[in-house]
Amino acid sequence: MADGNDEKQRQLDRYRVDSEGSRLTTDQGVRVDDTDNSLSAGERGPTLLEDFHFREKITRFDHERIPERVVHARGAGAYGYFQLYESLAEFTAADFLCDTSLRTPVFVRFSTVAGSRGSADTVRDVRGFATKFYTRQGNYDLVGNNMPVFFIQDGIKFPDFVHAVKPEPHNEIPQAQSAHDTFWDFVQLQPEITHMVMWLMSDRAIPRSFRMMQGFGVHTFRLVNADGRGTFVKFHWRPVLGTHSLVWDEVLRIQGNDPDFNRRDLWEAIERGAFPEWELGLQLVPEEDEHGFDFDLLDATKIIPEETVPVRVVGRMVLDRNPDNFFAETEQVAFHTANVVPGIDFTNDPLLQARNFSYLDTQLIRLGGPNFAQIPVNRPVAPVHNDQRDGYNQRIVHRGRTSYAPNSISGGCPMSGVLSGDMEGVYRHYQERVDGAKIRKRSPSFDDHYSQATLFWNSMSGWERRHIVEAFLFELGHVERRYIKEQVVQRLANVDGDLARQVAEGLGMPAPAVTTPNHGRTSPALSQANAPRDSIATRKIAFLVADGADLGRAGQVRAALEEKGAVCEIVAPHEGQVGSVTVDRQLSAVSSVLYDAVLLVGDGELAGNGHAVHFVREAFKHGKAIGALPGGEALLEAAALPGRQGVIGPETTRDEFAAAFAAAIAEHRTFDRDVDSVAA
Ligand code: HDD
Repeated sequence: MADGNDEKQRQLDRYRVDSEGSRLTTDQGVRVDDTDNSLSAGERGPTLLEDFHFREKITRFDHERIPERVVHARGAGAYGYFQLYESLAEFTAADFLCDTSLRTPVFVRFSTVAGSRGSADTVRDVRGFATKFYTRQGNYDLVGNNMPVFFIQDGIKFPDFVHAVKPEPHNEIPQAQSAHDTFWDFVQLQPEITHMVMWLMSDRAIPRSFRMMQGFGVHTFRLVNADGRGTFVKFHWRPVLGTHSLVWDEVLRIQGNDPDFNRRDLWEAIERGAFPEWELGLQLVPEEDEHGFDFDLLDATKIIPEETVPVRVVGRMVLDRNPDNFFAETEQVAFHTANVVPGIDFTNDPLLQARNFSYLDTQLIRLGGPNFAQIPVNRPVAPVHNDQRDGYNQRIVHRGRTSYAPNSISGGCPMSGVLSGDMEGVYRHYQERVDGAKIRKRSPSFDDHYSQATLFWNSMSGWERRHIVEAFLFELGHVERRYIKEQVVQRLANVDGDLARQVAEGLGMPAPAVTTPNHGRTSPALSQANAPRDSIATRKIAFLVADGADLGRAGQVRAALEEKGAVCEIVAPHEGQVGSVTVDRQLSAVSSVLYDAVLLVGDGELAGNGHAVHFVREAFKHGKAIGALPGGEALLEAAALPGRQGVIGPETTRDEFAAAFAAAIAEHRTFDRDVDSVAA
């Protein structure tokens, strides 16, 4: 549960309502006798207009929907807190980044970008990672993604990019997919997208869990200290459980088995008390080093390699409470990049500048007017006083006769810092010197669209590269126009000749004759193969059992795995009991794709059960750890796997089994299996 001292939760308590023990009323508080039958003239007669309960109920229903977010429509959110490890007062005046004793309440919303509100979770897409810090100095929103770069350099291109990736306008197909002509047409014509497309084709676009993905503020922001000195900053969130992804074939199957896979995973982990956690990292660049890179810090299609500027870990965030109501909280939460607090400022990144306009604008239409900051989830815990008052849905009764400044009638209140002479905690913009002619022109320092795409490719392990090539082939395999595919391959020739050749081969076209020489640089921090793989906490493991199974050994393994934080489920051909054990899920109602690993407990009957055999083969195909106890040997044989990598077989001794199985699960996936030959 959320910390009892959490200022935000105390504030929300004032708005929380429970229906338990209550009586049904109208919106006016009048008790209702019957809500199942409308008022009519006689038993078989027409419904009467005077039935105010009927009219109110239907009218309210007719108006239940609000516009979904134009992007990032599908998401899931949770409350928690942020705590700092070390004071950053040297760099910023932001209270929550200076005082290590503070626990700053947060609300985080994760999302996919392209799909509608009802689309599946596991699609190839960027994930949104938006954090609202309810600080004592007002709300600070860090509205980031799980990838550190973006598709375009200037926000004026955002509508074009979004229109290209969203379902095509003539038939609204396809839903939540980039695998279609308009997206790839945009790609072939817009070279600045190349770096981001490499990320999008990588496993980063199919995270195993919101809890197992990184977050990035993307832009270069600016920290400003109490003396007005600025420092450039890039924000990073690092998941304590490591960064892990699904595999593509699995993603497709999860969409049918559990379209809410990522949302459910977040919800269930928090309900179980396995609170997701991230560390906040900063890359800090002194102002005087602004021009010391071979790219422009203001270009959101570039990273600062961690090997060049290390990430300084400064605090941690824990999510420990699910919302009470999806619509009230997760749907109505309103993020805005321009919600900053003293000590945090913008840069001239043209993408960020556009965002600073767009988010407020979109909330006005989405949330029906200018008073959305009064919706409970959006309310700051800092006091709010100003003369901005009327408009739809004003919930506050402002007293007094004035709503202008300066005034004398209300003693000049609410009074600005300057008028009051009290400048404590006021927001002061960084005094950046700006001059130049008004021009519509991109700086030449934004021109290099390929070097970092190459850096990303070079930094990938063998299996990550394989997945990227397969992703290009899947996506371009859904593109109808041959010339678009050819042009995309030409773009890839600027990234790496071998990449372009592999994609061209798969598409049955000649490899590009001219390729840009590869610069050979790498950034090991970009590879998920280098991410920590030392925990099985919250991993879901299916125990395949059938009547007659020897449950003694399985019980020991279960205890050992659960001690390390794993979640074990008994899966059997029928519900009810198997021996003394209660079955959690019936075999035909689940699929291997909902689990991280599988333990074959037995008994022999399972070897003749198609569901069970498919379960094991599919888990193998997706690189998952497989354990087989002696009773599961027949099933293992029936699965006829083409290898034993990542399989802990029945020959493993009783003493070693649980530890060996746990180690295989912690590896996340075994990617050196021959999976192409596995029909599953
Ligand atoms: Fe955006 C939503 C992240 C560029 C305009 N964006 C939105 C959300 C996230 C991001 C996480 C969902 C927030 C939530 O959960 O409610 N957007 C990004 C990142 C970007 C980015 C990391 C580039 C670095 N966005 C971007 C540009 C524009 C927008 C360039 C417009 C010029 N974004 C919006 C929006 C949305 C939005 C239309 C839709 C719903 C909302 O804001 O509240 O204003």
